[in-house]
Amino acid sequence: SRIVLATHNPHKVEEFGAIVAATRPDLEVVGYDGPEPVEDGVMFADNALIKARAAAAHTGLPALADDSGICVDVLGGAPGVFSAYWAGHKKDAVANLELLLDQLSDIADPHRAARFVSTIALVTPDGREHVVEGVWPGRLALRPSGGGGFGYDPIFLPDGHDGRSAADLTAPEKNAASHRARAFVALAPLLQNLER
Ligand code: ITT
Repeated sequence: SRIVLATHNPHKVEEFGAIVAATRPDLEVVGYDGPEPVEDGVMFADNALIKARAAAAHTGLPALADDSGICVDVLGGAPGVFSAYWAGHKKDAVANLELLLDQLSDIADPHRAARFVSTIALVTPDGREHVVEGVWPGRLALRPSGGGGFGYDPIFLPDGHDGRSAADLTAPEKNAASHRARAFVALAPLLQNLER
């Protein structure tokens, strides 16, 4: 049987492919190229459900979607659901992280706490809906470093990694520790329960 991943982010496709393959190797993962819903939720869970429902309705298959972002304590949790478009309507990862560093320029190290959040929705054709979430705590760096990952990884220093940024980690290191990895822990049993 098949499952659809409702995302256009190739990094997410890679990370999701690995978890599905590890949990349900019998499931064939397909991409979604149907109509794009408007992501106008105010919570990560709203947007994850909007994306997964659209893909499930259009394909008749179980659908997975991730809505994620970075939440900065001194900004009251922003950028949050606005992470992809923080510096404007263009989805420009470098502009986004530079703006965020600018906004934190007066904030000293002990007050730069932040976290990545990944919220994953699973919607089945019979209308069942599940939402799981993973959180990766850390703090914002003073400047970008590292060549791996995507998005805000170069300016996020996850707790317990000796001051290395998420972009300094290898892919296996990031995929073992990240917010998405933590959400996957809760997702795996739901995938196990999907019809065979
Ligand atoms: P889809 O909606 O097509 O899945 P997207 O990238 O637009 O792709 P979101 O709307 O959920 O997804 O935006 C999430 C943003 O949060 C993403 O563009 C990054 O800027 C940031 N983000 C999420 N996970 C991240 C990670 O693991 N590392 C770095 N940045 C991340």
